[in-house]
Amino acid sequence: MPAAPGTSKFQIELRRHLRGQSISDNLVHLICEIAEASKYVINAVRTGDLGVAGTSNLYGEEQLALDVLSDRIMRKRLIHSGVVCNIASEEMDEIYQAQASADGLYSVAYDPLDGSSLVDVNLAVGTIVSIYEGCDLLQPGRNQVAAMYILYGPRVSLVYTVGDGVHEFTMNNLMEFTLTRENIRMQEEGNIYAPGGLRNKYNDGDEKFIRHLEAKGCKLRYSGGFVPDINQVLMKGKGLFMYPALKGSPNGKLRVLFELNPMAFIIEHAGGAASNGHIPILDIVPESLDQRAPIYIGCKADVKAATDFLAESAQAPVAAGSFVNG
Ligand code: AFP
Repeated sequence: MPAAPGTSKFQIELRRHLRGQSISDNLVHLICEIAEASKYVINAVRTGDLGVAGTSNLYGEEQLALDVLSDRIMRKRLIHSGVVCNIASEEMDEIYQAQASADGLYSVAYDPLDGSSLVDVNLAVGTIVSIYEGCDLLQPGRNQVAAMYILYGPRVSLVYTVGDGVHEFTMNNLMEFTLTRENIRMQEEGNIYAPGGLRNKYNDGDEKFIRHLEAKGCKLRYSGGFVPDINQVLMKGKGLFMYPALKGSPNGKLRVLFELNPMAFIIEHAGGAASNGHIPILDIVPESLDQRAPIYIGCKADVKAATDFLAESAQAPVAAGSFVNG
């Protein structure tokens, strides 16, 4: 959409940019409501209580006060939007039905504050959001109509896709999100890698893959926060994030609905790829809210290399004293 005479495209505000996409007014309104909610989450992150909430989430993990507060902020805003029927949050045990009927409405799955345990050490964290048409949340990620994340780092940025390019907005000092990068594209192959999980729990295929990345000169870039790590891979356009299956955790750590589907939708629409090591993340048919899966996400060539190493090691006869055990 050309910039209006006398204004540079960098003054394009989020709502105006969304109106330029071929999406419904309800979806424009919903994404803007989530952007508004993030302004209250920022405030909570910057000034809120860093202690524990005294409660635990669906996974039995201890909830931080910030997890509970940011979840309440997001949920209230989604209900208030009037265009949402079902809501699922990483911090809630079950789906919350905001409205019975689905006509023209959307369903939202979100992680209100991913990496919350990093706030007290002042590292970047984020909110991750996945949007579907209608009220079914347990469907393959490929059916999403929109995905977005808000990154609370030195700057606050918002990245979204509605399936037609991936765009970044940065919050200005009036707390407005204005366009900073449009139609972001990934390169075919990368030079940075972000490996999650304990390395001594890596399986042979993953260990060989990591050594392949190191051998081709990739630099290690891992913060422990999924949102800042994915943002680095996306904005640099050349890299890979992975959180593989580990010995003792065959499904890795990250959640399909709240973390993997939205990020895979964004990266695929930027020309990258996302796999669980065998199939694209977006083709996984989720069976439950708390489903986890291994992930390899980023440049197509690196994701392909990861799946090749896994396939190869699955074929290889288990030799006595195999690779990892030296
Ligand atoms: P927290 O929300 O418990 O801080 O976990 C963050 C996270 O879900 C994701 O943001 C990271 O990529 C991943 O877990 C880090 O996990 P490891 O600490 O096991 O590498």
